[in-house]
Amino acid sequence: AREQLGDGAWLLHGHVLQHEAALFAAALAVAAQSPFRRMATRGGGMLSVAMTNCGKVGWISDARGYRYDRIDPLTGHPWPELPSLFGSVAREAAMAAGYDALAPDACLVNRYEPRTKLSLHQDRDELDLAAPIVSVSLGLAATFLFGGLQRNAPTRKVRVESGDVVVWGGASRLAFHAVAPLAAGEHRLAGACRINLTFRRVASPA
Ligand code: MD3
Ligand code: FE
Repeated sequence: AREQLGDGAWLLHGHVLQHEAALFAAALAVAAQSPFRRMATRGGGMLSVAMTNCGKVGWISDARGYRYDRIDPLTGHPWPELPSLFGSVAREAAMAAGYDALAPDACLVNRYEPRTKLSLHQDRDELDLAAPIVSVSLGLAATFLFGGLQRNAPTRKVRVESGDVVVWGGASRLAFHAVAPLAAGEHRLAGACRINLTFRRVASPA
């Protein structure tokens, strides 16, 4: 079932349930090469969510701010290649939401443990703002807070479960959003954690 969350934003319930175990295993394989780590922020704080990346470029944050880089600063090597299953899932999910096929050059892998969260923000470090972002949830369920184009706009709560996909583009591409603190629990595949994959097109088209 395809649920419209806003102008250009779609929730595809259970869309990748069939690939849940393979996606989870591929995320762990990425983390075996480029480990999950908590990143610093410009303000001197630390993100509570642990992150890694795969693909041509990866999203990083440190005392200098946010950016995409081809090199993992923790390993000093390029990020792991995008697993082929990730590429096909991103391409197909974008199309299922009514967009052109997405050819992601970045995949940010977020690992949430109980009580960790992502504060309200916009995703605007990508040069290609025409491409949608595809988000795949695995493991424990979470609550997304989906706001508007202004930071102070009201937010709507959206519950996402393992195997759900959210695609946001168009008028929602720059919407403010957050992830509420993860509730404790136990997932048969992921244990006490949630993994989120976000597939992005960072480089400008051609
Ligand atoms: C915006 N990650 O890494 S996208 C991020 O669960 C990030 O880890 C989220 O935000 C996570 O930058 C997944 C959250 C999201 C969901 C629905 C939206 C953002 C949205 C709908 C419209 C606009
Ligand atoms: Fe985001």
